[in-house]
Amino acid sequence: MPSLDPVSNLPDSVPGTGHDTNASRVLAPIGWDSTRVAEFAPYAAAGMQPGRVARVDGLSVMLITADGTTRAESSTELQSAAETAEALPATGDWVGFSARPSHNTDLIEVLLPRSSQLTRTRQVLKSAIERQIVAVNLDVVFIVHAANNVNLRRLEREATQVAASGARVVILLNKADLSGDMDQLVSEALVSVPDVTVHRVSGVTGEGVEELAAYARPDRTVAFIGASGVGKSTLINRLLGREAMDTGAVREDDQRGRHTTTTRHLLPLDGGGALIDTPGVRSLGLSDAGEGVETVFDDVAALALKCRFADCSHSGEPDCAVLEAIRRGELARARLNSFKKLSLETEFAESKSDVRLRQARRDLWKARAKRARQRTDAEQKLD
Ligand SMILES: Nc1nc2c(ncn2[C@@H]2O[C@H](COP(=O)(O)OP(=O)(O)OP(=O)(O)O)[C@@H](O)[C@H]2O)c(=O)[nH]1
Ligand SMILES: [Mg+2]
Ligand SMILES: [Zn+2]
Repeated sequence: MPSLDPVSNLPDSVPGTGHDTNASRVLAPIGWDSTRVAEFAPYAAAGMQPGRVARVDGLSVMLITADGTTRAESSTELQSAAETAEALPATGDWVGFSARPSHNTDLIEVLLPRSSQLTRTRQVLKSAIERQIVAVNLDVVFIVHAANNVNLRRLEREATQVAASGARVVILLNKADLSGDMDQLVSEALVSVPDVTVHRVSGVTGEGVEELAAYARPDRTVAFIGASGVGKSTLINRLLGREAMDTGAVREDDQRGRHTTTTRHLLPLDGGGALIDTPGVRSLGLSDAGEGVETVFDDVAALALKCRFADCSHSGEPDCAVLEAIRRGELARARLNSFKKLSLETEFAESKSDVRLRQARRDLWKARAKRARQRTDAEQKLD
């Protein structure tokens, strides 16, 4: 029977082009397309081979290559040219590497341009923000929450982050088998994020998982993000049809996960396409949560700096700059309402009880307001 698949008709090894043949057969199903081939042409001419980063363990990078998998390290040139950690190989990257038969590891010499990049920001010091890459070259990101325990503040932050990455935002309300009907609340929380789809699924009963399989087409990379214990790895195992990832029970008392997944993994699907599992980031941390609220509500946060009281709740205190802006028509009342809804239970409430934290937060806001002022001053100078 002649095969209809043109790629599998090719012999495994054509002298001089053996790698190209293997590369298209093995790598095409995980996104090695004509654009990548063209981008890679000069490096192929220089003797490099293409690979995709499946996981990063410190300096050691696991690559999926035409011949299987290999361990590789970034060349000194690549490392010294990288001004930030963002320029080093991340899960999902396409790289050019040279085989080094006499070493334990091969050598990554170049990263191909990224089609999308999902980052998260974390406040590391009083006013220092660290940006960390979660994964790159993503087409779709599934934001997973447990349907019986949706954290709306976190959801909005994650959706904003994914929308900024260039990937499509899809929300999964997992554990649909458990009680919980937060769909209405979820859609309200997402009004400010364009083009979101929400699916109710269950990694345990399999409900809704077929709909998810439809996203995971050949040539597409789908990443899963969300808190520990929401069931990311369980869903991934279902889609893969095997127990590729470990899963772990949540704590009885507060439903939190135990951080079972500890590194980001890219996993090829048998039918084509790739999934990326990520560890649930450690309890968001106040600064992390606050960071999200401020990113979405920079305008309110900047105004709040000018209120007379440091812990002003913007609900009638004297000299409240936020209410004043609303009176002058410079800020929509609805913005303040959403801001309060999202920030009240954490930031405000907890900063009230923690003076040090409140001070750190004010420093951060001040720095931001200053930067914003400098930006507008510079723009005015240009006029
Ligand atoms: N009832 C129910 N339990 C689920 C469902 N999906 C996952 N779980 C359970 O939730 C727990 C956590 O699942 P994991 O898949 O390990 O969660 P995770 O999101 O990968 O967590 P981390 O790797 O720690 O980030 C496990 O005990 C799963 O069996 C579901 O749809 N319904
Ligand atoms: Mg996991
Ligand atoms: Zn105020």
